[in-house]
Amino acid sequence: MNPQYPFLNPFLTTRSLHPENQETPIQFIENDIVNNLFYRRNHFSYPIFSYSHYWLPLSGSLIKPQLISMQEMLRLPSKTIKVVLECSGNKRSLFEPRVFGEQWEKGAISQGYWTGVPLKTILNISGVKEEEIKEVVVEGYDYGKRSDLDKVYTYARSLPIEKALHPDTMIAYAYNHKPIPFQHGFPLRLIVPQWYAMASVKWIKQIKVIDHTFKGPFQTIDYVYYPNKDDNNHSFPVTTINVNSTIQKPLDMEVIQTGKHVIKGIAWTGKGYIKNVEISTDQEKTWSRARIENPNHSGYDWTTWSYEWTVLEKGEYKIMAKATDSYDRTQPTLPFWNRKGYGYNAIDEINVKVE
Ligand SMILES: Nc1nc2c(c(=O)[nH]1)N[C@H]1C(S)=C(S)[C@@H](COP(=O)(O)O)O[C@H]1N2
Ligand SMILES: [Mo]
Repeated sequence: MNPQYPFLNPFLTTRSLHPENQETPIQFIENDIVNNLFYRRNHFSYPIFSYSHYWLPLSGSLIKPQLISMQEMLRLPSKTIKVVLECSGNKRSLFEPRVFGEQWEKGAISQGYWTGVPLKTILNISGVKEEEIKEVVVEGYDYGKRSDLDKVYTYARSLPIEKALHPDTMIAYAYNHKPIPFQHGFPLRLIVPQWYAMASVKWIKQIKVIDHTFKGPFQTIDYVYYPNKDDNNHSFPVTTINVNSTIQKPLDMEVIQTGKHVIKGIAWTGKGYIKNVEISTDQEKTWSRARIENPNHSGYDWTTWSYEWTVLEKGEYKIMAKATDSYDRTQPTLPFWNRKGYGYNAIDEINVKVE
């Protein structure tokens, strides 16, 4: 058994116990990698399966359908990349009008180093017929009844072939240079950089290459933007992470003294990289650039930023942070409201009192 037991971690913020949904205390994350404070998002109970006889089945439109052993997996050329995983429901509790679903605040996000084999490599050695196929379905070991459909499903999702063959879409076997903790997908997990984390399927049970579109409920019912409250018109799938930022310091509603303060936080995007972060402390009358501390043009990880604020007048202040990425996508004043509450990325704000 993986040595990462017991599950309980008193430093995570619990949203639900069964299944286990817990937030990273993102305001207190100081390192650029998150280890045991990684948020947890589960649709079902943790799965039980045999790790010692673990094989990965690949089937469908392949010249050589096969079972890949862990040993073979570890022998294939690997890569290590730092990736943000953000739940598409991150910040859902901030939508107005409010929406139903897990009431995530700002901590359904984490990042670290994932090591694994590109999915492309594995599809290639199985003789993928690129012209004939449309999607790659990745299924997890976890399963349970969906109350809306009154039927048992496993957690499974597909990727369009272009995303499946992207060189950085990978089957990971290590996180921060150790075996993946069980809660996060041990022994193998899909990692899809730049997409919201529902795509990064944990505990991979099998991979199927198909010539049609997969219609599983985790992509036809959930993880779909529904712009209207009362009908499903104009819906479209949740994919790429929106440009976003979170203020870590000071804390929301903190009481601070007059003088110098460092406002700090993180910013991230699923397209390009973070170009700048601006701060306003005067109700958007003026915006000033924060200092980007670790510019990273790979764009798969978050950037940390800081801003030195000198405040001499006592009173109540709203501190706002607005990130812009290299595609000139910028955080909007109002979020894109959608019925299931995905992709919240309005300008981040907190309030402080200066005494
Ligand atoms: N097998 C499986 N994979 C899954 C899920 C799941 O419930 N089962 N949840 C998805 C969602 S919605 C998110 S946000 C991330 C959460 O990953 P974590 O628990 O490692 O933080 O895993 C994704 N992959
Ligand atoms: Mo998620």
